[in-house]
Amino acid sequence: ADPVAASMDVATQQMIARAQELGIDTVFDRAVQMKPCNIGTQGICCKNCSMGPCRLPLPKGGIEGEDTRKGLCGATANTIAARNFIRMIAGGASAHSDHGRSVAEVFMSAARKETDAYKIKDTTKLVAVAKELGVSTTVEVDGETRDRDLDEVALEVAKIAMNEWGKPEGELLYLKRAPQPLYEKWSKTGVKPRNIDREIVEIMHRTHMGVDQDYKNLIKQGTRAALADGWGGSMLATDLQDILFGTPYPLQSEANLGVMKEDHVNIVIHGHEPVLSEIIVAVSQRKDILEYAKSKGAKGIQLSGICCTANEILQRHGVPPAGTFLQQELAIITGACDAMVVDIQCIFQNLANVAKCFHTKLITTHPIAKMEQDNVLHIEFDEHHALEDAERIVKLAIDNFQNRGQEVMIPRQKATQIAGFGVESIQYHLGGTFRGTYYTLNDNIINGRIRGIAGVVGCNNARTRHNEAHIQVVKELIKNDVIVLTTGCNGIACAMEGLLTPESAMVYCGPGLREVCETVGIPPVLHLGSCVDNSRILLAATEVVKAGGLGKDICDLPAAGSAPEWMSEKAISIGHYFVASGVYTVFGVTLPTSGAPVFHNYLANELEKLYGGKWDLETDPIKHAQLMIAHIDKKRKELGI
Ligand code: BF8
Repeated sequence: ADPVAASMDVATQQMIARAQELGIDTVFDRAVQMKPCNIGTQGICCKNCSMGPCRLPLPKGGIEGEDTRKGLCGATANTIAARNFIRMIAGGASAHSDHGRSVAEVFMSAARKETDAYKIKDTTKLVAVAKELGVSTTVEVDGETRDRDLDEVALEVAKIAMNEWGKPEGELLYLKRAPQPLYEKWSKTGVKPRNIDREIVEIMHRTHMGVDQDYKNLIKQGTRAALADGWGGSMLATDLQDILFGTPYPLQSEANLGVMKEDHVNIVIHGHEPVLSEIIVAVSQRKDILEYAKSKGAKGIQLSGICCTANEILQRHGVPPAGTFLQQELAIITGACDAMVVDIQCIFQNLANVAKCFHTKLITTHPIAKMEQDNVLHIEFDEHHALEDAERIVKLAIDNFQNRGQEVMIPRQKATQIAGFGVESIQYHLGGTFRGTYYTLNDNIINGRIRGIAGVVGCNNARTRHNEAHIQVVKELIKNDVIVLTTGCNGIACAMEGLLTPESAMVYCGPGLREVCETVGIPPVLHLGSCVDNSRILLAATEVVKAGGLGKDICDLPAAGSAPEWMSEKAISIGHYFVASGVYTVFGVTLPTSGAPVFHNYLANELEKLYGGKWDLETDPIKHAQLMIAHIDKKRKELGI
């Protein structure tokens, strides 16, 4: 791969070149060598039974007249693409929701006081969440209303939360957090999720050979499962993490490979679930552990992160991300990574091959995510002995510091960032003094200083130049006075580019947005956390609706969503719950629907009539941002502002 063509980031370019010098292949090289299947890309390969795979011919220049393409069973392009699409939703929703379930289990242990490692940190959020879940936070004693014992509240919250994954009847409790008109749309169309697991299982059933053969009915189930992710598994993950580990508030940190330090023990934490990484952060700061590191010749311990575990420990502790999804191999290629600790999701199997070329200990920690290579250590994490596990891992890294072999090469590039935003802190910065809502934000949208709101999120994809679309889309939006909420790898990309500090980002802002950001002292791009924290965007949008003056539903807002470099099934689930929550959502790279024009049209045009949101695809970053801005302007016009 040509390093400059592969990434816009200089540190990344340097490390790709370094890998090539050392004869180590990375994702960037493999992306050149392996071409994707053209039919799979377009969503029209069905491999759900062994009469296939049935690879439908491509619709050259669109389908003229009747579309007669079909698989052996007769499945049409629309059925095949819809089945594939909702199986992606099932994959994504299950990843987020299983993460949420693990957190709920740890939460339950903490509520039962079975573990010393975890305690309820944010009792204010506990009380707020309890109310949302219908748990009473007060008791009547002798005719007097008193606050209920918080341990009791926590235990009941834990039980009710766990129940959301598999309760036998009813509907997800958090659906009622949505604006009333949206909730009513879901009721009317019959897509309210019953419980989280069921909607995912039903996708697997419906897409089994010979079951659901109507693309509209298939996507309806996709909608149920996606809503069960956004307003269920992901939202519970975010809330319970906040209660356990603390609700994030703005803090300063850094980003990019340059955060690693040559004279420190470098532990890179990668994956998604913060339950172990929280304890690693705590252990690494302990005096005895620091002394131990010094006794081995290191100046200290430098923690850093990759992917969304990085975002979790960034938001709550200021631990800097070493890079986005596509930089994971490069963190090891620095030669300074003493241990890389991975949990679940977005982890390259090739990390093991790269680690083999260095002294790096690669440690898997989750029972559902192991690697076959024999140089990988598996230290299974369990909340009941969390401290011991974390200590063992940190000590292994420290002991490994002395084993560094090859010349270390850490790129110098790193940028300062302000992260740690959330629904609560946006309210603090952009709420009104007397009205505890998003009043100031709404006011500035109405007076036009802020043109609209964009959520720009999601992955990197090795099929496009690393970070380029992320940065161009975000810059184009803020240039046009659109405030950006970011999560996931987009958040890390923006941080690397300096878009998350008021000082360095202001030059890219339009005058209106700039004035507001300068007055309130916030960057024009607000980092809201990991991908499960996209639930924060749903709730922030709901708060904007509540604050008044901008319509009655999320679909009325001058707002749009974007995932310029998406690659994972989680992104499809997120995209779809945004669409089903009323958001115009534009993806870059490609969409696995182009081989089925009727189905694609249904997503891109018809869904809007049901939920107010719709899908779109645009690979050119500037046009991509302009589509979002045009939508924002259309909504402004409809609102008469
Ligand atoms: O959940 S943005 S590459 S790290 S999938 Fe993965 Fe995509 Fe990054 Fe986080 Ni989200």
